[in-house]
Amino acid sequence: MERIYIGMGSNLAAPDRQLRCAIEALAHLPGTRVAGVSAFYQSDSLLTGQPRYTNAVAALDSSLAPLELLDALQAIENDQGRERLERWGPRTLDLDILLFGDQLIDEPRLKVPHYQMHLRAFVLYPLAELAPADFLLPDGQHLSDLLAACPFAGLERLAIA
Ligand code: PH2
Ligand code: MG
Ligand code: MG
Repeated sequence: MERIYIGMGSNLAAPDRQLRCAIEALAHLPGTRVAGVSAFYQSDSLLTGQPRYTNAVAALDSSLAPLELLDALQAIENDQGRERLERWGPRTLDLDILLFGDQLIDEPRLKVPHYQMHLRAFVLYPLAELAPADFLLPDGQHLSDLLAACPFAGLERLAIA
């Protein structure tokens, strides 16, 4: 059983509803329990000209293996109408494995920790709602240091969904 953090994002087709639907689907994964979900946050897309995103982080306790979980997350994305047209294109649902216990994973299909989570306010602030105060990432970085280097500006924390 591992504690896993999933980054969730949507900027198409009623993003808040997409995230709520995804949380429901995560709760139904075999061998998996949703241990917590952060508030929802809105922010501009990192790419100009796209709709604003809603993002959140979910904490899972799961006995699935990393690639099993990746397959399951991609199936949920597909179920919710994800079209893979262009890298970083707008999407109905994006489910990223941010952290998988304290594992460092470097496989062609899966790199954990997620390669840009350290820089993204829409990942770090919701993660901080769920992780312990002195949380240490498996690559040795303290979440508190990453937060201090990453301005909250541009994020809008929504009332609990
Ligand atoms: N995901 C992207 C590109 N830009 N911007 C925000 N605000 N949130 C995202 O999840 C996001 C993005 C592609 O991974
Ligand atoms: Mg992503
Ligand atoms: Mg993704």
